[in-house]
Amino acid sequence: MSFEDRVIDPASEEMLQIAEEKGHESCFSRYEDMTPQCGFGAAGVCCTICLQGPCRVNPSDNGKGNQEAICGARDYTIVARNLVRTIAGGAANHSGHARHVAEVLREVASGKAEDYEIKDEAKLKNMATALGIEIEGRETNEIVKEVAEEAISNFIGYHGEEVSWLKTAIPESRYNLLNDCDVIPQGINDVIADSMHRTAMGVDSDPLNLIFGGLETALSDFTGCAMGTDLSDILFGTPELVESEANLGVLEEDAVNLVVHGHDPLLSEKVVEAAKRLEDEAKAAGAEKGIKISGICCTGNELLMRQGVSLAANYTSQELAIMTGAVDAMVVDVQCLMPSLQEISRCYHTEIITTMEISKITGAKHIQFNDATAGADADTIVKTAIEAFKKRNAEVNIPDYKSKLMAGFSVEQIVAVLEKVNADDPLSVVTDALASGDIRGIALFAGCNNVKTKQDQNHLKIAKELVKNDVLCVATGCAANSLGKHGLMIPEAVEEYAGEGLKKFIGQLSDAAGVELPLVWHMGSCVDNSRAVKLATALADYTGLDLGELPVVATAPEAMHEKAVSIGSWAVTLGLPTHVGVVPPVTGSTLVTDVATNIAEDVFGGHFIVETDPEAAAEKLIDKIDQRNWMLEMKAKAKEKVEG
Ligand code: MSK
Repeated sequence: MSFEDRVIDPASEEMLQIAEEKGHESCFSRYEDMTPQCGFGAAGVCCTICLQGPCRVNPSDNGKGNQEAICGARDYTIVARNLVRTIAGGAANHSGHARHVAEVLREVASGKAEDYEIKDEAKLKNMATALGIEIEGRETNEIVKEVAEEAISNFIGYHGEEVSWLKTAIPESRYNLLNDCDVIPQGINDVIADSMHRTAMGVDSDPLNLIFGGLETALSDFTGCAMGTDLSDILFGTPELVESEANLGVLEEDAVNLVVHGHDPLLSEKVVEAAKRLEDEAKAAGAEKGIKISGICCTGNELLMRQGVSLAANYTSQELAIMTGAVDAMVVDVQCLMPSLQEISRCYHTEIITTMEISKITGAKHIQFNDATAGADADTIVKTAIEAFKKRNAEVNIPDYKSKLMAGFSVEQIVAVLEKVNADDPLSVVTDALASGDIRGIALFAGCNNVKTKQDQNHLKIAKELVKNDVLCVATGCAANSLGKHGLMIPEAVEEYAGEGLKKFIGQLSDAAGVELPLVWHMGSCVDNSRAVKLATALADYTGLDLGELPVVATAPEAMHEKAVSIGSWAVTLGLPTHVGVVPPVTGSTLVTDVATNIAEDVFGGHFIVETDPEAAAEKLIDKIDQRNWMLEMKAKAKEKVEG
């Protein structure tokens, strides 16, 4: 397969050429070596839950293949169980992230994490109020303690108590529907543990019961996402508009390149501070430009949103960053880290530094990161990078490609921009644009890169098609990174790609705000998908509609991680038509596939749209938006008739 068949990004293409010349493997070459992949696994009908397996059933074989596993489980049970376990994996990731931030917040209140402080007191008070915590006449520290304890209590369902954070992030009508469907989580950790229990051999074999259990787990994932975002804003500041750059070209030959990778801002924020402290030490070591911090995956997105740190790579380019020979240290925390990073780094001088107890890589240097000694730990990490810089030996090949981008679109920032147009009634600026058709709808781009698709292609094609049709696009995670590095997050892209209505809308905001806004709005990391829901919730509350009625859709064009499956599942449960650009492992059961792609819509308003062709996917998303607009129009007309 040629490089052009794997990637559309010239920087990645250039690095893959180098990889081939030097005989380096990458996720792209390993994928090719791996194909054809196992059809049973791809369809979700391989069961390894007990030691009698693996059992593989083949329901589509006209009755000739095995119809049942050894225990008698049929395709729908196996597929549903596997799906629930995948969702539980995603939920454990997002909620683990949130729990760490909640624990540090509690330590801040008790004085045990002296290197952290509250950066956004207004958000602290807003969240406290939303959670029913008294703020009047209380010391900040008391409020911090109570918010942190409330967050931590969400992990354990004391006496069947429902998680409180969920209520703060979705409209009441949606909460009531979820309650009626009995999918409100009672303790994030409990729900994840229950998922593992119910999917064990000999427990739940009813596919619908399993799926509803999976949706409850997905909502615990959402609760973790919302909590992770809110608490990170309280600790590190709520993002505001910021400019930066993306792609491998952000690496600098004359600097100590320290790349942060993973998801947890508790570490990376401290690394940025340490880099500033140790700038002179880097220069003394011969790095003329000091220390250059750049990010990969969602740690990169977190730092971009709050600090303007540049993005070096998204998921499938992480190995390529090391092959530039310019990365002196890659410091990683949790999630989306390829174990291959260490193997590739052996050919260079790069130090791979793991930092978390639960996330080590064989052969990598481990510097344990502790909340109580965060600043000192970050200093050690930065000093390790400076030492590695002194050992740079290989030729440096930094591809000369990078794009400017703008980020920082928290809901608070978006509302602040809308207030410049209408200070008294900011949300009306969006609802008026929707009503007039200037914007047809809103689309959330989420999720990863996946070697099964040409890197970035689905993201780019779908986004270009949607903006041409006046859909306002917001993005998170590696999807945002893709759109950023391909130039869709700059103001100039509005003129180049947007339809006339979207141009008018963004132009109106830019004029009022006195700052040229970009075409696609970067909302942050994986957990920050909750920001998009909060934006939709604000619009729903304002209009009196439910999330399942708004012309809002979601797409994960190149989904890869278990987290993407969790996110997609809660997006559907919250009422959003949700596109996935790779075929998830559910096709082995027509029942499960039908529930996900059709029946879910009857219950929740949202459903999955599985479409690997990006042009067709864009068309289907626009159809869904039009369908919702049409239904809203019909509803308004009917109301008018009844009320005379
Ligand atoms: S990092 S979960 S590859 S978005 Fe959040 Fe990117 Fe997907 Fe990891």
